[in-house]
Amino acid sequence: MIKFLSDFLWGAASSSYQVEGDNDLCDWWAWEKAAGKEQSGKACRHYELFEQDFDLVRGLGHNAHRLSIEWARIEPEEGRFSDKELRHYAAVLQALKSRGIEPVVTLHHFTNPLWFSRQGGWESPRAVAQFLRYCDVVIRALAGQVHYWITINEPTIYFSHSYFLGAWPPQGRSFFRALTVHDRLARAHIEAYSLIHRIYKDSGLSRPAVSIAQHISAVVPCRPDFRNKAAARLRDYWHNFEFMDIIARAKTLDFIGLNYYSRNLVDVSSWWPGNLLMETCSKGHHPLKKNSLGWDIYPEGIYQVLVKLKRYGLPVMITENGICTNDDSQRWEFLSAHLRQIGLAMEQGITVTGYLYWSLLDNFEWDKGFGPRFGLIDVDYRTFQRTVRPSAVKLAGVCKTGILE
Ligand code: GCO
Repeated sequence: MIKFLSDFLWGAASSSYQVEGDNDLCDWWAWEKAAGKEQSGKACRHYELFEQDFDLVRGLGHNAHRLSIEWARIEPEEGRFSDKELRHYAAVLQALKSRGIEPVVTLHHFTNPLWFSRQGGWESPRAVAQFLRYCDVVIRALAGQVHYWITINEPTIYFSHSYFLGAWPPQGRSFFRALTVHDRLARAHIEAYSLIHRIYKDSGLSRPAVSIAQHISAVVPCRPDFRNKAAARLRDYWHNFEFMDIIARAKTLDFIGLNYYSRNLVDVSSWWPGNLLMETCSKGHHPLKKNSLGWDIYPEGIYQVLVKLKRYGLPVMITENGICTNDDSQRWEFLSAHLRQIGLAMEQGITVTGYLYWSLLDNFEWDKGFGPRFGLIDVDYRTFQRTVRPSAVKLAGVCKTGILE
């Protein structure tokens, strides 16, 4: 049996673009069309249905919810800020508050306004200043309603997928472009951190808690030979901790937001840097059960990562952890196994303050479209009908009692 503290935050995470619908002023929207990808369209229509969705959240015993603000809605054209959209997000936060649910708010979750990308996006020398201007407007408008801020979601995934691997807009395939964006994101976080704290202080509000949500996978050498072990160390540093180290050195983390999904099984056939950084075992040496996107299900990894995070001496909030599957019993297996590993880490003295499952609703999984089903709640994309899954009801039992049998 595991007993979680009574102030533990229980909930689910989401992002605006993936659930709201009609975010037609974003770079992703234009890219989906241009690249011939599945289109996000109405997504889950959460923009209109948020009150109803938050009733479900409350029914599931959650006391926290992670959401993101869509920059392109707030600033549809450069320098023009929309009062209507600021009021919308204030109403979203009020809807959470009136249900006793603590918001965790992300300022940047992969998408950018179209005008921003057209000017060069995160490669432009003006990017950081433009991002901070948007943050300033949002923080001043919403500060009174938010304690937890996530400045940037998964910076390492963002700059690698969008500027190095060529998978996401603007489909860059250059190490140097990725490095430029890496530096800009680090500076954007560091300056946004100070900005948030300054605004709270000047407004006489109590100190907020600010972090990023960092995607960290467990890095496991397949055969423990020298090359695999060296590659695993390199990868663990570069994919997982390098960005965190920079912003931790700048003392701009109040807690750690951890997104954990899977393991990376390192099996490298040459010393070539591309292989060292990316090649994984393709021979099925240590097969595990997988989610519907083929990612290994590896609950002990969340324990391993939490132990590694100890070196920062900060509390950790699980800002994402979840599974896409068409078999909901697999979801509860995944959830309970990961919660047990989190319990083990807590027994080792690691402070974990909350668990936010990815995701509340089935939603738009970026370049993979609507196929993968991550939700605690099923969405029928024809009728937008929501159906609570059995795994969500089981999790609700844990949220309400703090006890996992
Ligand atoms: C990410 C994002 C989410 C994803 C989720 C499942 O981690 O990529 O934060 O937007 O949908 O992780 O892949």
